Amino acid sequence: MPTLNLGIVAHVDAGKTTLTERLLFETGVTTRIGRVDHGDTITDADALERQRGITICSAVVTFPVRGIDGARVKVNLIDTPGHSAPNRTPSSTPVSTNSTRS
Ligand SMILES: Nc1nc2c(ncn2[C@@H]2O[C@H](COP(=O)(O)OP(=O)(O)OP(=O)(O)O)[C@@H](O)[C@H]2O)c(=O)[nH]1
Ligand SMILES: [Mg+2]
Repeated sequence: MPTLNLGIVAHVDAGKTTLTERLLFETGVTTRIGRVDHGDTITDADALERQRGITICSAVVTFPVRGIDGARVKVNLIDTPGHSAPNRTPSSTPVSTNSTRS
């Protein structure tokens, strides 16, 4: 299966994590849309991220899409932090999703 590797890079609070959450839902990986303000998004999985409602560490998610020829394409997407946080180590492993909603 062809693979497309993407990263979302934008300024603080641009909506990178919100967009990532929406893409996971629209492609069938998740069945509900988490919100950063509720501390329940897939890519802001670290306790401090959830507490503060910001992204501190980059996280990778995977979802399928259909190309214009109908072929399945695997997308790896990196949700990056807008804030600068040098030397920060996550207390949880970045999330990688690859299941699909039936
Ligand atoms: N009105 C509106 N608010 C949005 C939209 N996208 C995100 N937000 C809000 O903007 C704030 C920041 O959203 P995030 O998705 O955390 O933005 P981010 O770019 O991932 O932020 P950092 O990773 O911390 O830099 C949250 O309060 C969101 O609810 C949008 O399209 N419209
Ligand atoms: Mg974010």
